[in-house]
Amino acid sequence: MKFFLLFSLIGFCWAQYDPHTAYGRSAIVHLFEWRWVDIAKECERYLAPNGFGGVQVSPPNENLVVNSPSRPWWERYQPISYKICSRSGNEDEFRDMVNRCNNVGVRIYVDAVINHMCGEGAQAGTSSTCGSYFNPHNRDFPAVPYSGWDFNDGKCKSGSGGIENYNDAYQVRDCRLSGLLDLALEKDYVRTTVANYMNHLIDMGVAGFRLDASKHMWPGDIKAVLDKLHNLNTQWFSQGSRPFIYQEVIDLGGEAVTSSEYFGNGRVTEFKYGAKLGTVIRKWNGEKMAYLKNWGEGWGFMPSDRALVFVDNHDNQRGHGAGGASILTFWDARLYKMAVGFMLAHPYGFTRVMSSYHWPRYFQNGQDINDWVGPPNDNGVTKEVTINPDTTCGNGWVCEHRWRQIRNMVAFRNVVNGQPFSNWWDNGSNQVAFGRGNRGFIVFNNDDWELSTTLQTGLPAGTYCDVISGDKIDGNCTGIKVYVGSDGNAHFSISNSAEDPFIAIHAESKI
Ligand code: AAO
Repeated sequence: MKFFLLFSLIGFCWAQYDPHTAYGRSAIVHLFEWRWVDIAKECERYLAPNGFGGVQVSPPNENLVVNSPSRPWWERYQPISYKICSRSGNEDEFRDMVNRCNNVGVRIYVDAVINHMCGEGAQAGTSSTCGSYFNPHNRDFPAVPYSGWDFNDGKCKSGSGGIENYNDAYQVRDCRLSGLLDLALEKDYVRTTVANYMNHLIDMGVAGFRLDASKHMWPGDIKAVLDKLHNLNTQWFSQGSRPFIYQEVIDLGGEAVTSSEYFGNGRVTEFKYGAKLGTVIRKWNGEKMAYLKNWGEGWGFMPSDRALVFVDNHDNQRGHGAGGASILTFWDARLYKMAVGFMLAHPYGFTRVMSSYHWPRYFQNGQDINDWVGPPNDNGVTKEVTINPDTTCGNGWVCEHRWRQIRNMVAFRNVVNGQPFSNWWDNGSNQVAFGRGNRGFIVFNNDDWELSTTLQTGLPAGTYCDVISGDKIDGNCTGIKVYVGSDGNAHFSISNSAEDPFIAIHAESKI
């Protein structure tokens, strides 16, 4: 029994489900399209001091340069080689970022595009971020190298060679996703080549990977690649640590491929999470926040210890991927902050915060015709993330992770880490509250009338600063104060027209 316990403890601590964040840090942020030099600075000046656990970075490898439309964000999902060479920066800059972030306890997770290379229709030549030659028509990628033998052309059984039917698991795995040349991951040569790329990153100090388009790879093929991966670099991680793995599988139900097939390899993205939370907070389809009482597995989600959760991602914030119109983003800032606040307060899943850039969103017939627009740039060169005097970002970067409400809820999650979900209250409608043991408490008013009630917080008596309307600075609150009595009760009032109709207090916001 003792042995078994010890074993499962080790199994958990060192395995692929563990993000290996520094002690007490419990959320990561996707710095979508940021340059490595800016991420390095952000780790030191902002992420470490504010308790962020890590960063998901955009694909670092060489990709196709797309000029029509002009340098879309999605060109980075069309690999040309595994050279660390993209518009986010070169290998030296990448290495410097990994060093500097790890040195302040912030981990780097790489978006690994290993299911495919560029689209079949791309023109042969050297229009790639490092100038490597390629010829998609002949399946020739000499900078890797890959050739005709390394793709699934012979294996795919659909008429067009592309995925035509998501109810056919063979098509989904063996055929081309959006025309992208599908790698033959059943071949040891391809597995080894992909593993070499990932090991190169692991050796530099990367802590794990998002596996792009995992739905389109056989779980057994992914496992074969993962089995070839090195342990994490012992300069920052304990001996024997395995890379953190989260697989991008869109499973909203009703298709041949399900998330659970991938649990053996690592965590899986839970796309139901953002789609449902958006529906609830928008109050669509008769949904109410009161129904969130059994949020998590109770809503048909995957087990918490397998889930990677988020309110929006780089795809569904602009209508790509899946989730649909209910997805909340920075464009709906007031509701978005509530959703992210709820996610970070709730114990379910491992959480990822989105950090975006502005684009000229423009709907025509319900479609955003600018959904392709790449990051802020000068003639294709990504702009620096500048920081304004009020700590927000300039140059077109949204930086949701720097919004006070979101930054402070990341800290809340760290403070309540490991505490049980407790003291749930609701009014049967859209006013809800819950605590995390004796460490934190949060109250939402998403109804069209005022909330005014006394609630059991589970917290020790004292005066607490609400971390949504303000901060605790020099022992004082810049926002709302909450008085918790010796019985743990506190009175809350939240106007339905408040700038942010929610209040959060925690052990470290006590004055
Ligand atoms: C670009 C062009 C294409 C061109 C191609 C090749 O846009 O026109 O053919 O180049 O030249 C990104 C962009 C793509 C872009 C690609 C390469 O989003 O537009 O193509 O880079 O540059 C599927 C995958 C999922 C994928 C998602 C976008 O399963 O893995 O599509 N996400 C990742 C990345 C993403 C990236 C890639 C993969 C490729 O995050 O940024 O693409 O590396 C259903 C399926 C989903 C499927 C969606 C969309 O979803 O379930 O698996 O996602 O369809 O095809 C309801 C259903 C829901 C359904 C949804 C939409 O909500 O409940 O299940 O409707 O029908």
